[in-house]
Amino acid sequence: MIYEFHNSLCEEIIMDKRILATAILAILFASMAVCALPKTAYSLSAPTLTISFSPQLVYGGTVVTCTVQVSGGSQGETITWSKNDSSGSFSQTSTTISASGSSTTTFTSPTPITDPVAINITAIYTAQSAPANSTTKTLLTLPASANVDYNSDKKMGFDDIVAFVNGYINFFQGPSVYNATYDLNGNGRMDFGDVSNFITDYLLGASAIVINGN
Ligand SMILES: [Ca+2]
Ligand SMILES: [Ca+2]
Repeated sequence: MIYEFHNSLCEEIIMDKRILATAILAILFASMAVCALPKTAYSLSAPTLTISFSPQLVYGGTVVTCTVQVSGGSQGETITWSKNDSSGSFSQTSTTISASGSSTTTFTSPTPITDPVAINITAIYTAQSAPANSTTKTLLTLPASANVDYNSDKKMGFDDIVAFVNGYINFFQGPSVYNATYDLNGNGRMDFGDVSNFITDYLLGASAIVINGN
């Protein structure tokens, strides 16, 4: 009887040791697994800024809406606007980020007389909820004298070509109608110089749309 009790006690002790050893091993493996997990990077990255202009066809004095889309910033934070040229003016040089992540100011373009003027517009996000960042985009403004956007849709298109051709034809068809709008070299009559100027100004406008849109 005593012998059986002794054996039973020994078996229980051995079993308890096995359970204890199993538990220790489980904890050990769990610790190793946690250590082996990839480390997560919690460092903040700078927001991405993208500027857009509207309209994209800009002649002297045009009021251009400048919008910066901020990816990674927070609503209510500040954007500062600057330019690399003394000409032209912003309505506001400090704007806030909206709920949609955008921030907008307007810029009244300068008034070039003969040659186009290129101004670098910069939007700056200074360190707030994320590291600082900025972006710059060139705005090309054309002289008002180069404006051949006859239908005023802020695009260069077939309607502008038709308007010029009609102006040209009307001068030579009787009764002759002279319209100074299409007399692009200003010599009081329609001639080849006007055609040449129209092509130049049309291509200039198309280029400005590409530059200001990209
Ligand atoms: Ca047009
Ligand atoms: Ca002419």
